[in-house]
Amino acid sequence: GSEVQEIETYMRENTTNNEKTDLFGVAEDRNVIFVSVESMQNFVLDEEVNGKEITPFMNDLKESSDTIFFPNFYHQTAQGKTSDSEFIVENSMYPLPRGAVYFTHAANEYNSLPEILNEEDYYTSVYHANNKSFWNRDTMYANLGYDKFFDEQSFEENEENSFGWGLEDKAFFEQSIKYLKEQEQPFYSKFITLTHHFPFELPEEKAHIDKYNSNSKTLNNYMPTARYTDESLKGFFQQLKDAGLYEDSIIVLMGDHYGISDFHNKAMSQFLGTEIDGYQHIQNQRVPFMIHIPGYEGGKQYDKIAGQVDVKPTLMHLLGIEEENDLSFGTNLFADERKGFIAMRDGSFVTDEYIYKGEVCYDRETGEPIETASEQESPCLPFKEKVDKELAYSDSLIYGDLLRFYDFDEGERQTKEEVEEKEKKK
Ligand code: GP9
Ligand code: MN
Repeated sequence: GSEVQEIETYMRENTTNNEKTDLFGVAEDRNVIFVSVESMQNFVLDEEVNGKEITPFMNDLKESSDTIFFPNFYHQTAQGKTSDSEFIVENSMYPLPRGAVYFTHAANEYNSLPEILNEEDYYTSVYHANNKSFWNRDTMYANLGYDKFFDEQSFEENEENSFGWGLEDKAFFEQSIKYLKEQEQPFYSKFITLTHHFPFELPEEKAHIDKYNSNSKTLNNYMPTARYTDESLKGFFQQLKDAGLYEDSIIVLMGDHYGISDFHNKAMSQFLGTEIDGYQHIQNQRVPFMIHIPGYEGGKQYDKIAGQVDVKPTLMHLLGIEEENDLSFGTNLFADERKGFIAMRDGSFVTDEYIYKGEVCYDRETGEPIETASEQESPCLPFKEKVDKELAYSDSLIYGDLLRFYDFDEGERQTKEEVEEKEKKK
């Protein structure tokens, strides 16, 4: 009991924020089309290979007057990869330090985004053309309250439209539209792309741009599949317009996690024109995050630091959903008062002024290490203590399934006896 109380108090005072801004409800009653873009990292944005843009569609989209773009948005995933990014977005909690919470704690009590949206009369679904049990999704999705999972059985694969991991993204989006049109509105639908996935294979005739030229086959291949997925997104936007779904929806694009690991640092430093030290490693963990609101006209770039834990409260804010009893480790990104750090799962972090990685505290603006006489004097230290505490709290909630002691409707803690009573009734 007292541990739940301690964590709840911490979250109330430090992380959860119910402040209302001008953006509260700007997307009220709209459908939400959330695209989890496989392995997409920011370093390809506004870049070219042999004179051709790698992501022309996203480059334009982020500049649109209907788009809110966060260039300093970091993924926070660990071993659970895509499933970790899903978990973070759905719950505004951290994934686990080891293993995938989608496998290890799929029966826990959560106060997930789909559950909250269901209560607001949203229809909720996921589209992903892979085996339904991959990452234990079928089990976890049911627990998180999704109404429907359109897995690979909902799609038609043939020799023309599939390679590598399976159905190609262009066909995936095309074939999804017929289901999307039938859904009751408003809906929240998550799309998880697949083509731009390690080892980034693509039949030559499907490539729009050249491969990169370096000692890393992975990085070389990464460019044409990034462009392929970018083209598939362009197609999807057009299909949404043709289906009459565009105007009444908001479309969110988010990179799920890195696609290029540290094994490719030599090639990456060639591409970026800079050494990959701890600082640059963290900067490379930035993934696209853009919220496109057709007709909004207030679009702009927000440079503030942001992370996947912030997505749930941010979307709820835009949709105008008040959930004063919710608990989150992330904050609505438009709020003035936010805690001052973005924590990575391994304990590294980003603040307005610093980046901490591998026990080195870097100046965020210059990228230079900050030397101090002792570790105790490092300006990163006070943040480090907060980050470690917050990650430990999130882990405790998951390992102990502690949210079952919390009544989100009433905003009250429940005793063990009350919880047992409730579980018996199920
Ligand atoms: C698999 C897809 C990719 O269904 O989501 O998973 P990943 O390897 O990126 O976690
Ligand atoms: Mn992934």
